[in-house]
Amino acid sequence: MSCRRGALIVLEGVDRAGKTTQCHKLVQALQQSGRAAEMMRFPDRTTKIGKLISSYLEKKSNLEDHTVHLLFSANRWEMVPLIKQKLEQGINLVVDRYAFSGVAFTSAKPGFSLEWCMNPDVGLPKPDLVMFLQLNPNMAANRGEYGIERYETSAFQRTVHQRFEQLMQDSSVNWKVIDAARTIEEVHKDIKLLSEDIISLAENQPVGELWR
Ligand code: 2DT
Repeated sequence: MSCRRGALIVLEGVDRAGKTTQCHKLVQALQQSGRAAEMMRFPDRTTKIGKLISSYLEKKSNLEDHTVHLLFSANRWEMVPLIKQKLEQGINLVVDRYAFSGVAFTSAKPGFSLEWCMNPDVGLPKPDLVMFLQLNPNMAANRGEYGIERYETSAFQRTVHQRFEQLMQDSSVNWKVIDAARTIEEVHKDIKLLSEDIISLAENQPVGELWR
């Protein structure tokens, strides 16, 4: 008997859009409706590679820009066996950031093309659905002060937002834009409906390869 696979669902967006809150709520809602669901996040700061990344983000260490980009990508690749295993077991994965953040953040730095940034992540398990929590950078800034980690300035976030807009032109990825300026519950309702639909569709299809 073949088991129906789980769906790979990604939430993306600029900082302050509510991704982490919505990931938790989605996992909880799916579990309450009797579906197996787990959360993952990138960067996963718990691995050896993740600890290097975390120290860089906390500005405790400096890394050359290409190098840190490749570490972020490696941090996804090291999770691929686990991602595939969970999906095969029928577990739906709700992922807080993925390769899209990787590309949007590095390509917001001077001298990095989208293409160069995408390359290391080509062939990763392809998300069945990527929901972009849309919040204009002014509103994001109004949600309170940015933190003290690297990248947490409104000028940089504005450029990141533009890069996400460019990535969303790619129709090989199943993007859905969610208006994140609404209440947590309103946003959650949309995310839950879209996720339930994709879970039914994905279960009979093989997992794809990203950007290939
Ligand atoms: P949080 O842990 O608060 O989400 O912040 N980033 C993330 C990259 O530059 N490249 C990547 O591949 C990923 C996944 C976004 C993590 C910070 O790291 C950035 C914000």
